[in-house]
Amino acid sequence: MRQAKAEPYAFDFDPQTCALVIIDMQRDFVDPGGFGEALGNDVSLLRRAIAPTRRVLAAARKAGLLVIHTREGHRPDLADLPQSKKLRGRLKAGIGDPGPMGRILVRGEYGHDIIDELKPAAGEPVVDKPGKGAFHATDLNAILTNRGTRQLVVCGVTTEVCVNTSVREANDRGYDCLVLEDCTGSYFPEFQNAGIAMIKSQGGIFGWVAKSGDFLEALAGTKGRKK
Ligand code: C5J
Repeated sequence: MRQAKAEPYAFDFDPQTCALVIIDMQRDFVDPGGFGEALGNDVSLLRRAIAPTRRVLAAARKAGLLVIHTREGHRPDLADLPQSKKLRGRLKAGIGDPGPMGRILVRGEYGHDIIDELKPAAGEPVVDKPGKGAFHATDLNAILTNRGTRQLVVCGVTTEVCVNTSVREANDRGYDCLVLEDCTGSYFPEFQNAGIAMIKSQGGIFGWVAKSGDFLEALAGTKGRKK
């Protein structure tokens, strides 16, 4: 067992039963010129999660953790897109419409794919999710269960939307989640703070929060190795 310094208290994990889950690090959310930026958001607030997430991804691969990537998006025929989601926001260009990087949040389009910096390696499952939560209408739970996974280390965007929704879903399914704060991002600084605070409040009501450096030390076994 390993132990990472975390809040509200130390996070115990076994690399054999622990998966790294990277949520929605897609061009349309994170890259300059994508859908997120076209909506008027400052993508630099999300992009600062890239470098620490790269370090965590490299270490997780080296340690043999199961690595899972998710992407939010829809079938090209939009048959899985609820009308409520299509209409929400009254956007000029919304989901399924032509956007700066192809049809917005449509599978197979350039903007829908994961950024080059965090490109999935061969054999790493990529879970396509039509909703905010990574468990809704996906095979994520089956993938995790089949590998005997008990703990999730979570990175990605956005903190208060898809990261929080996925962590809450995971919590209800019996997984222990550690969210790496510097590997997450929100377009809204106040939501970043609140999204992180909500996870670790009330004794860790949805899970734990740590800095990536503390998780990396524990994973490397340089600190926090437990019998
Ligand atoms: C959003 C996400 N914010 N991945 N998606 O719509 O958080």
